[in-house]
Order: sequence, then structure tokens, then C-alpha cells
Amino acid sequence: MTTLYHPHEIEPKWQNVWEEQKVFKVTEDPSRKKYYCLEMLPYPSGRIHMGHVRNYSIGDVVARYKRMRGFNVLHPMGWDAFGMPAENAAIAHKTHPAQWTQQNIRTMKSQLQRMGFSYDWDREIATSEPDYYKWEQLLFLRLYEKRLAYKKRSFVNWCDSCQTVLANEQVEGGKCWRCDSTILLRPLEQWFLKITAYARELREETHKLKGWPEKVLAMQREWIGESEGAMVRFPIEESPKESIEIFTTRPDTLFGVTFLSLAAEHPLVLELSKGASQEAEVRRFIEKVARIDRTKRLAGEYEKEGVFTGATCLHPLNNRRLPIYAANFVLMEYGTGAVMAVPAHDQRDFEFARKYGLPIEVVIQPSATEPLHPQTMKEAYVEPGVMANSGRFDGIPSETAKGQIVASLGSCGEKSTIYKLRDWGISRQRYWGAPIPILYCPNCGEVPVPEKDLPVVLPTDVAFTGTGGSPLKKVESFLKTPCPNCPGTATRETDTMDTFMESSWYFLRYCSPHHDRGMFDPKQVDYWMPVDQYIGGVEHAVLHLLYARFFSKVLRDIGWHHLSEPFENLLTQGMVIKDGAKMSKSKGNVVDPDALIEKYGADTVRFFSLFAAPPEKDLDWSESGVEGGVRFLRRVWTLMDRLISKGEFAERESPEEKRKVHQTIKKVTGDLEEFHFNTAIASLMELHNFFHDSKIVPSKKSLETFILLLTPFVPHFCEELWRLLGRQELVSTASWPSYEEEAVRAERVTFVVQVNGTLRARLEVAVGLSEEAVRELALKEENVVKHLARKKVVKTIFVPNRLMNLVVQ
Ligand code: ANZ
Ligand code: ZN
Repeated sequence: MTTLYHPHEIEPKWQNVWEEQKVFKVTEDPSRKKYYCLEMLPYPSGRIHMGHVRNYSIGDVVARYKRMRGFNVLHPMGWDAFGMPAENAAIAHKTHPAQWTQQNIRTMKSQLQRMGFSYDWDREIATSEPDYYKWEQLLFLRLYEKRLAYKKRSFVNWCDSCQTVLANEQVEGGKCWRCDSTILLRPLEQWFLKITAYARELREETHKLKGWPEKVLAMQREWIGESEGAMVRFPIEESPKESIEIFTTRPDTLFGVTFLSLAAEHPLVLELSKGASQEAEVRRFIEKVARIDRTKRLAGEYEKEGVFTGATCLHPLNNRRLPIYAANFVLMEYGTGAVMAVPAHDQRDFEFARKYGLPIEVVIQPSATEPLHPQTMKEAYVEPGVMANSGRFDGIPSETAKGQIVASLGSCGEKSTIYKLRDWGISRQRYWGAPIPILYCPNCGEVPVPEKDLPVVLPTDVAFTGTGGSPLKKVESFLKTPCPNCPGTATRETDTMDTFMESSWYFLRYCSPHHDRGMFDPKQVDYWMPVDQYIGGVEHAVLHLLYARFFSKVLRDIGWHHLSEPFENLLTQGMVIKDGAKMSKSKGNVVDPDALIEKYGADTVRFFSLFAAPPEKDLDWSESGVEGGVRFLRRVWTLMDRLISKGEFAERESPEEKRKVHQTIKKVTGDLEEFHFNTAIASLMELHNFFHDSKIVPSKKSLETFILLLTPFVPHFCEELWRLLGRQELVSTASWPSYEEEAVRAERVTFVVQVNGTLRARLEVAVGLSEEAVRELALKEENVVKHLARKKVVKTIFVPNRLMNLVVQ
């Protein structure tokens, strides 16, 4: 052949062959073991970036490797096509979001194809298509029937620059996750999904996800936030039939309660103060609290303040009278929005009591130090200890008393577990999203869109001005529709769904992307699900991954599939770093993958992103690293070129060659199973060096094995060399080589060491050891050293693998 390595000729050629022969198309085949390899689908923002390249190169190696191992591999790709940038682009450039999105999808798809990723493109989906979101709307209706989708007026995180509501997860340090502007609080009617109904299961099952990184599971558990304790009800003195319910994690401190604190927003606050002399003051306080920035409130960065409501309640165990306060540190969204205040053992209550002159009662005494006195305490004592001032519980360790006190409450309280997780607000006041299938009729009120009328299609003829909220509010033809229940005219809901809805089930759609009788065909889902390997960025550790898990459980409970958890194994890849910062447009340090492909070819780009760092670690971008990659490929090419053009291969491999090849198969296979791509590549480099340095003429079989092992990393390169080696089938669908354990083991031989022809030692060494190496070992043998004493070695006789004779004088 005598050719140079020309990636730009090879790559399009093989991409065409793969496409024409539909090499990566899969169908369900119950006789074969399936493997579902999934990478997080991209948002079609315009062009792919190095983060995508890295994510999808990792996924492609896994998919190709498993395919060669004989698995029936599902490896799909699609587009998370709804979202704000499309709408912002529409406002800025007067293009329609749909057009903008489709254009971007075309560009990015051709970029992905140029990378040689082995996707089954027949399963491609775009979540903005009505035949996709139709099923999401149907799911919404099912959730609505089960009251798992509901509407409520609530304070929401409002981003003024994006003109939309954000979920709590989308607020990072008080700022919008997307545009970084400060988030404001606004009251709004919103749709919610009741993810809290699954809080316990979502948390419990993190312990079963053995194939997930521990740090992701820990973040999910932290987010769900479980607290064990008790609900306790305190009857209101003025109307004893009513009571205030509180949540506490410290029922052991119940006898130390000296007042109650309610959140300012708690409905009882206004009710209790009505007509009392405090009413005006209470109203002023409520307004003041409403103005405190939400994030400051959550972080506790403000002075503890409160007002007396004028009402009192009674202690359920000792009937003591307890004043009821409204306090700014009690959050309405947590627990019941009310707390029993124990100043001696809770720091916030302690500060509050000191400020307003409320009593402090010590009910837990430290066992090791002097007893505490309320007058001399400088801060709350929050540790466990021994019960005091608590009637018949005195003297018991406080941890033991917890359960006993709860049990003694009777109808006034019981054990309870609560969660920090809040329901998922899915309403967005934006155009480019899936419409929420609800109507409002002047006669019938809230009416779900009948199933037969789905999908509620987004109208296309819409003006984008960027002002005045959702553009859908101005589209008469969309807005007005006959009420399905009465002769009246109803108005449609104009909120669209959070785009995290679409990404919560797309992996199910891939199983039967053209199914038109439901979200998916349960038979196909049974075959393909769960996803065997999911790969994506760690930034989705909480939002996307939690929502997708929630959807799985919901779909199971409405009977659409049988799955509790969607993703068996998760790999979170690190970031791509350049000049010490994450590669990003805003930092101005992006490297365009297209330019790299142009210069080096896709195989080099793949090779670099797999070799430069282990997948979970950050990858430091370096041009010299890329250069190193292409140099290696050229060296392999040159070697193969030389051997192939000579056309003579060894009839059989030498024992040494066989050992090296089999050791490499074992190493690369093991590394691929563990995603140690960089060390797998390193051992392939070693094998290349072996062929190169050991001057032997290798067998054709050894070279073929070498190419097979390289294929998942640099598939175009390998297809070409495979063909040049005379193989007619595609290497992409060839079988992964196996190794013989026997051949891997280094063979041992016994070396005889003589001094002047007399046996002085025996050495157990690996086959093929060099003269210098044997000599070095021989000179460490005591008996050899003894007979060499004060003499000079004048000559060495060396018989490989057998004998060394040191001739001395
Ligand atoms: C009495 C008590 C005594 C408490 C004591 C603590 C120490 P975590 O662990 O975060 O779940 N609490 C309950 N609901 C609240 C709300 N809506 N806003 C602010 N604080 C609230 O915290 C649970 C504890 O936080 C509860 O236990 C309650 O105070 C308070 F020595 O009850 B504790
Ligand atoms: Zn009606």
C-alpha cells in the first residue's frame, strides 16, 4: 500500500458505509442479551462543544465494546428541544423557535455524525414534536386524576430577565441557574407535581443503586432531606377543639417548651390575632417578613424577630400555658410551619427567649459537667444528656426518653418523618414548551382536556416581543376553545411545562420511538429497560436524575411499566478545562470540535478525549495532547503499512508475541469493563511498541487482534486497516478477541549458574530474560558471591533460558 494516514478520506467513507448498511440499527431480539447504553441528550443550542464530544466519545466506546462482545446494543440519540434559548433567539433574531431549533438540530446532528458515533439514528427523537409531547400531556392528565398534578397559589422564584418561574433546584445561591440574575419572590398560581409523595421511596432506594457514584447518591439524599421526629398537637386555650400542630426532632425536650412559634405566613397567625390588641402589630410583622429575601431567610442571615399573637395554647402533658408567637425564622414550607420553642436546648429559641424575656427551662442535663442553670447559660445546650424537670421521665437518658415521651402523648402526637423535598413546580410562563392540557370554563371551572383532543399543539403563528409574559396569552385561536362539558367557551392554560419534564422519560421513548398508541410500547420497554449504562455531567446529579427516578415510579404506579428505577449504572464525567477554567462561551476559552476534526480527524479527537484523563476526572485540554494522539495513530499506520505492503506475516505467532498479545487483550478488556480508557490505550501503545521494537515479523492474527482492541476508540482508522489486512467484513461488527489465561502467564525457566563450570546456584526466572538481567540476579546469590570473592570475571558464557557460566581468575 505505502500510503500516509489520511483521516479526511477514511472517515467520511466509513461513516457512509455504516449508514448505508444500517450497522448500528437494532431491533429487539429476545435470544440475545441486551445492553442499553445512554448518554444525556443535548439541548440543541447551536453547535456541539468539547463537553459533548467527551460525553459521547465515552458512550461510544462503551457501546462499541459491548456490541463487539455480542450484546444487542441500544445506543440512541435525540434532542432536548424545548427551552428558553430558542425563544430568546426568536425575540432577538426574528426567527421562529421551531425553525431555530430545527436548524440547530441539523447542524449538531451532522457534527455528531462526523465524529463517527455509533447511534441508531432511526430512533432519533426531538422532544418539541407534538408526537413526543402528546404522551407527556397524557401523563399529566393521569397525574391530574390521581391528584399528583395540582394547582396552587404560591410564592415562586421569579427570574426577571428570563421572565419565568424557576424550580428551587434551578436557583443557585439566590441566582438563576441559566442567566445568573438575582431571583425574586412572586405569588402566582402554579402547577405542581407531587414528587413529595415519593420522597421516602426516592431516598430509600438510593441505597439500592449500587452502580451509581456515591457522591451523586449523597447529593440526592441531602436534597430529599429526611428528618425523624414527631408531630405534636398543642390545643389552643381560647378554642380547645382546635390545636396547633408542630414537627420536632427532639420530643425529649417536650417539657422544656415555654412558647410556640409560627411562620408569619401561617394561616393561624392572622386568625389568632384577630380582634386582639396586637392585631395591627402582627399585620405589620407579616408584611415585613414577606419582604425578606428568600435566600437570606433560608440561610438564616437576619436577626431573629417575632410578635406575640395574643393567643395561648396548652402543653399536652402538663397543661402549662404557652404564648403563641409569630417568628421570622420559622419557614412555612417546612414541617407544619410551626415549632415548639425550647429555649434551653435550641439556639434560635434561646436567642428569641432572651430578646423577648420568655422563660427558659432546662430539661436535659449534661451527664459529665455541672448542672445547667437558665440564668447563667450563655447558649443553648443542644447535646443529649439526662432528663430533668420532666416528671416521670427524670433520670432517663434523653435518647431513650424520645420514644417514651411520644408514646405518652396518646392522641396529641405520634412519631413522624418529614422531608425537605418540595413539590415540583412545573409551570413556565413561556411559549416554547409543551402546553399544559387544562381548560378554564366560566361555568365548569378547571377542566382537563379530553384525551381524544391530545395533543394540545403549540400554535406556530405567534409574535415574539419579549415583553408582557407568555406570547400564548395573545393567540386568540389557541386561547379560546369550546368547553367539553357545557356549551360555553373555555380558555386554555397558557403555562407550558418545565423542560425537565421531557428529559424525565425520553429514554423510554427511545425503546419504541414511533409507537403511536402510548408513550411507549410496554413490550419494548420490558426488553430494553433499565438503561444499563447512563453517562452524563455531574451537574445533573439532583435535578434531572431525581425527576427521572420520580417519573419511573409514577409510571409504574399508573401501570404503564414495571420499573422502579430507570438507570442501573451511572457514570458522571468530569468537565473539560482549558487554562484553568471550565471551557465555556462566557469564559471565552472554547475550542471548537469542528476545527479539531478539520485539522486532525475525528479519530484523533476521540482518542485525545479518552486518553487525556479518566472519565470521572476533569480533562485538561492541551493542543500538545491532541498532537500526541495523532502522532501515535500515524506511527501505528506506518508500521501496519510497512508490514502489509511487505505482505509477509509469520505463519504462527512466537510464544513471546502470543504472551504479549494475550496480556494486552486481558488488560484492555478489564480496563474497558471499568471505564479505564486511558490505561487501556496505554497498553495498546505498549503493544505497538512491542511490534515495532522487537524486529520480529508478527503473525497476521496478532495484528488483527491489535486492530480489534483499538476499534472502540478509533473506529474509522480501524475499519480501514482491517480492510487493508484483507478482511472483508466490518471491524465494527467483528467479535471482541478473547485471551487464554495460560498464554497470559509469563512462562518460567530454571537457569543454572556456574562458576568455572561448577554449579553454584539455580534461578527461577521468566522466559526470555536478557544476559544482563540474569547476571544481575546471579550476582545477588550468596553462594555465587562467595566463589567470586577476590577474583575477577574474565568471561561469561550465556545460553539463553538455560545457563550462565562465569569464568574467573
Ligand atoms: C423542638 C426542638 C428542641 C427542636 C430542640 C430542635 C432542638 P431538621 O433537623 O432540619 O428537620 N423546625 C421544625 N419546623 C420548622 C420550620 N418550619 N421552620 C424552622 N424550624 C423548624 O430540624 C427540625 C427542627 O427544626 C425541629 O425540632 C424544630 O425545632 C425546627 F432542642 O423542635 B425542634
Ligand atoms: Zn364548561
